[in-house]
Amino acid sequence: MQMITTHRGTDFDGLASVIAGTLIYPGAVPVLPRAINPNCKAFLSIHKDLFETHTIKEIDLSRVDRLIVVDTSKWSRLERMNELQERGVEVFLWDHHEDVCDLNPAWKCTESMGANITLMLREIQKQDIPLTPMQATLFLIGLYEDTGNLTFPSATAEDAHAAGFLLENKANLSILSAFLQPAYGQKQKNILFEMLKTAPRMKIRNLSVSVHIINIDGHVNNLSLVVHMYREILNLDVAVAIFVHKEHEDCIVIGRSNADEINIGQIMRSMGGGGHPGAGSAMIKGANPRKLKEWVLELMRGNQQTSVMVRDLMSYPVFTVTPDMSMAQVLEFLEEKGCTGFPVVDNDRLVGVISRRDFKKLKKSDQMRSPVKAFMSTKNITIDPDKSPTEAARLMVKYDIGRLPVVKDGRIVGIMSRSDTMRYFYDLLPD
Ligand SMILES: [Mn+2]
Repeated sequence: MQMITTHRGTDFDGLASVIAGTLIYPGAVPVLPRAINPNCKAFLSIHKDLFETHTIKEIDLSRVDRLIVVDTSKWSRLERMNELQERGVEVFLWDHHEDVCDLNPAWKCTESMGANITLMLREIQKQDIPLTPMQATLFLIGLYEDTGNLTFPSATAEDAHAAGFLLENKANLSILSAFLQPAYGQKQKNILFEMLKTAPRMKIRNLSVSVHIINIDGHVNNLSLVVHMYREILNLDVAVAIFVHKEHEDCIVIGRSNADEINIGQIMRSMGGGGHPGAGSAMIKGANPRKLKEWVLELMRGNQQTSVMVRDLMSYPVFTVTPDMSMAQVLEFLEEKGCTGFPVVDNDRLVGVISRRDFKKLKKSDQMRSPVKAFMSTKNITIDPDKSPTEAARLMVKYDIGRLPVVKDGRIVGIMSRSDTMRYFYDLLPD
């Protein structure tokens, strides 16, 4: 006898995969753990006659000669399978997680994918197994739940194709939305309530900031929504939550910022994650949450992104040339300093800029003896050292120039090159 089962705390992807297993392995008995997610339970109680499932108690385990495991790769995630594990029963495995596998399967299909049902639908399509609209609906609920309606980064093109296939097979979207866990459900409510109860607040750089450490059980979708709501409710400038997943020994750090001074995306990139100035997250394995909190606070205290000025990025001292130097001398100087251009300065006053590009204007070789002032660009676009790097980039694009003399009180104090600007945009800030 073949038996199909999935992980405890069964979600729609697990349930869908078990039912898909009964199609791929005709005669195999579907067995669900007792711990099933509430929305799955609700779905099953309404569709009892359509989806026949069993509990482990109803099964004579001694008759099982093959165990088909779906949506997990670990014995510890299965319910009461010790007997089969000890007997070393033959295992077939379908899993989309990038987890360590301890099932030692005789056959497996493990591939990183948005939803496990997508892997099984590959086989269903290959064998041309017909689906009822109810099966297609259940499979699509599983697919949507595990991929966040195809919005999670883990979702693949194959997941999207599989969703299309299920819609062709008359998956019913109104039934789907009735059962699909709402983005802001009970789990999310509980976590938000927990955060609001403790609500640690502090001032960093005169901004109201909150950094939480929250323990969570199992997988919770949409934690970023919780952090977002938390920041809004308390009217904080910045909210960061470190969610600790005991089971997986990993932490998810999620931040939201409404303040220009604190760039969450940059903080998260420093922690190996990503995001944009207002929102970001990072996943860190095996870290001590207290240390992570210190790290986040440290980054917030030191993260001066929006107050990074041209003065912090510009190069100096500035090599300059005088208007009467010959082009030949300038070329030699360019080679010597490894520069692509120089400001041309007369009595401390900026009169132009000469760059390698200007040498293309030379038509005859004797022009190399001509003075710089004949070929220099006199647009004299400059920038103040207290301007932002964004302003520098804007000027470079607008005037199509690769360097901006940085001028304070009429004197050149530095030069801002295209690469200095790029350094800022790619977070390669000077120490
Ligand atoms: Mn899954």
